[in-house]
Amino acid sequence: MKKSVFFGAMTVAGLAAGAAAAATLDDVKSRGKLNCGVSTGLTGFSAPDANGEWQGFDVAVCRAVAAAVLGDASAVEFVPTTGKTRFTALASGEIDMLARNTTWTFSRDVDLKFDFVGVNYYDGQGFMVPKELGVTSAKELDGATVCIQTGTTTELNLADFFRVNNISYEPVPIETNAEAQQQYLAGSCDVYTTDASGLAATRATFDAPDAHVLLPEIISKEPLGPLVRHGDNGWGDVVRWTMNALVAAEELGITSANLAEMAAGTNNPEINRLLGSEGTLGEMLGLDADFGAKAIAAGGNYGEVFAKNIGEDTPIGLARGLNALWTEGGLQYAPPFR
Ligand SMILES: N[C@@H](CCC(=O)N[C@@H](CS)C(=O)NCC(=O)O)C(=O)O
Repeated sequence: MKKSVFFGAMTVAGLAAGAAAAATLDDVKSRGKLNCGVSTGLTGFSAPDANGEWQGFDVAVCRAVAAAVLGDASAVEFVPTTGKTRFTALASGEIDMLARNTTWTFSRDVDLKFDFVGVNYYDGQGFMVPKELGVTSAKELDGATVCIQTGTTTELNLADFFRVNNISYEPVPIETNAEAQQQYLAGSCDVYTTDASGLAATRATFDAPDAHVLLPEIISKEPLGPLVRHGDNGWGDVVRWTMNALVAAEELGITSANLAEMAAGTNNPEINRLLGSEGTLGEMLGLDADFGAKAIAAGGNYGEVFAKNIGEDTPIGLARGLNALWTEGGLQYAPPFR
């Protein structure tokens, strides 16, 4: 008797999970728009330009998914979220996915019940100080006031780092990067700490970037990537394989310039499966055969998205480093398209 009740409950739970899994893809298709959670503004990652158009490395993930699902890279409602509000926005269904320099951690996966679908930027936490302070190491920061965004891994790593080094600090809690920038430049805190990519992006917007230095210590691992609700596996697959399509495209030499030509068919079967001239990969996801080609058309392959938004030729000036392809000594690696 007990057993059948248990199985009954399992079936209902199973059905609910199945329904939820199908729901987001169906919702996005019937709405004709992707609700994508981003930050409130971090130049190079996600910020509106002078025309009010959202631009950036994380924005590009939203656009690629909209293109793959809806055939339109502009069919995105960008929903600004802070470090604190982002998880509620996703859990409540206000957004379909979050692409906001968010670190993949155990508790966000297991306890908050999200699924990280990959890592679009391997990062770590750093420190920025005004050059005039003459500080050369984070270990010299005993007694410093530190601007720190609430609801982030940054807050927790900072506490760990100071504890391990037996030094103290005074936190100046802030909600957004804009506020951090303002407080830091006004001298309300001696130090700003966040993901090193965020520091580079923030410093690039200063009037005098050279007056500020990034200290050598990187005190954590911050694998940043897009996430969806747990139990929404079909939708998770869509976002995951859209991201993988951009990385695979770079590895296979598919670029914005040669995409149209390659999509017509090549003598490389994996390129053909990825771009949809062979096989049924799109159909397996509930998408069109050319979902990969549409995703790549949105902003180019992973390397092109990186170079355009945050790369060495932009004011942010980030090197590929860990985010180079695995074939170039980095960690970016897409599983096979077959
Ligand atoms: N990766 C860390 C920190 C993410 C974070 O919130 N970073 C800040 C500073 S770079 C940010 O994105 N701010 C943008 C905003 O305030 O909207 C986390 O997931 O907790």
